[in-house]
Amino acid sequence: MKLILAIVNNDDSAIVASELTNEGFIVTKLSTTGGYLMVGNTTLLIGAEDTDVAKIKQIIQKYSQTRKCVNPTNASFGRGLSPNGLEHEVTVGGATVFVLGVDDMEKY
Ligand code: 2BA
Repeated sequence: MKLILAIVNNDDSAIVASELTNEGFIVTKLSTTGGYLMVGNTTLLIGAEDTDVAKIKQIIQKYSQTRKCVNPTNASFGRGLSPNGLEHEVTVGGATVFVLGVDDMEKY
């Protein structure tokens, strides 16, 4: 069994989660924040059989868009600011996906 952690844009999270759910997968949505841009994103937790991992990754990839974001100039935000405070653009996503091995899963 695997645990898939997928970090997706907030704007894509509803469609990604509902497409996964429609395919019969069980999804938990966490509200998270990226450490660089310091803006909200969504982390999806999906416990799945090894044989389903490829299909899940395909669905996440299909519904996660790549976006350009401007890093804010406010010097109080995070540690990713350029030293001279100039704005710069970063490409975010579509999705960042980790696949972890699971030793055991039980429901009580
Ligand atoms: P953030 O940390 O807010 O990062 C947003 C985007 O800023 C990243 O997009 C990347 O293009 C850029 N970026 C991040 N850290 C950077 C750095 N130290 N120097 C220069 N540019 C940097 P993505 O790579 O698509 O990541 C989107 C979000 O996914 C991240 O939000 C973070 O929440 C998560 N993430 C991505 N890779 C991760 C990793 N290896 N471990 C944990 N979380 C990760």
